[in-house]
Amino acid sequence: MKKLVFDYYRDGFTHVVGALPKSTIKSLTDLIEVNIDNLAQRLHKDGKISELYPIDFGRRFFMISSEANLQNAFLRWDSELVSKQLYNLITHRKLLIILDELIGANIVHNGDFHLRPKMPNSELTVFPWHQDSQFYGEMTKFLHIITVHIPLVDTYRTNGCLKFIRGSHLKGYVPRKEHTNLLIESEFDINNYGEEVSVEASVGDVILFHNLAFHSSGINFSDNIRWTLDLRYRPRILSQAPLNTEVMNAESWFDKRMKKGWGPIEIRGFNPITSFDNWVKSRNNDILPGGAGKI
Ligand SMILES: O=C(O)CCC(=O)C(=O)O
Repeated sequence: MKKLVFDYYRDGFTHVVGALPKSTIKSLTDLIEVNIDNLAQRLHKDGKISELYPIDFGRRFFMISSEANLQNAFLRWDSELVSKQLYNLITHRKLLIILDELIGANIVHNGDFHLRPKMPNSELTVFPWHQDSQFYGEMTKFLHIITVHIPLVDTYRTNGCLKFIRGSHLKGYVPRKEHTNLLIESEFDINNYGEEVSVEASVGDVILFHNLAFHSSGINFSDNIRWTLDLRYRPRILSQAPLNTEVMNAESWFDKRMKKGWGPIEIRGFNPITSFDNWVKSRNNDILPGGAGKI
């Protein structure tokens, strides 16, 4: 554990091998497979695909979405994943033990999570170098937000595993250029910012990284989808004193912002305070949990 904490604070990221039971990951991939099957049945019935593509998880969604031309489905696929399985993963004791080492036992899961099917040879699912605070908004440079990147299949350089610039979180927030598409460019070139490190990871591993750590991922040159899931956590700090005003303002601004999506899950001393039912109810639109491929 000490090495993990040391690496995280020195590098801005850490790779924890065998952090989660493979059965936990499988319960989630089983659910995704059900969603893919529902999607295939629906598209087939509507005449948008010529066959159901009864092939494995690594490739099926790619074949279906390519034939049906579901361009934006390539970026992420989230709401259908809201389920007890996802909640159990977010509040998994093994993850909480690691997070406790990094940010203490009062933790909030932001509420946002991203299932990313990185498609073979797709430019659309390439992520240029960025800091997560550039997405969240500059205010969050005062906060500590940890992304937990969870491979649902093994990730390699060849299928577009995550890359980091070691130690870049220590150099502070870099403003973003205004952009019309989803992806972000920094206001200045960060090419000489530090050593670039690719982190290959297996199913069961997790990679944790800081909201100011520069990271990216390239093209998936393999034949299969690189399926990964990102969860986001931060220390719950409002109740703790002393705090500076910038941090307090940033936290309440961020809380409001996150309530627009899936609400936060509060966790105290390894106990989830927000129950699954209350988490699902906190969503302020009509997306239902465990739904069936509504792309
Ligand atoms: O999954 C990837 O390839 C990149 C994800 C990412 O950049 C993020 O979650 O901020």
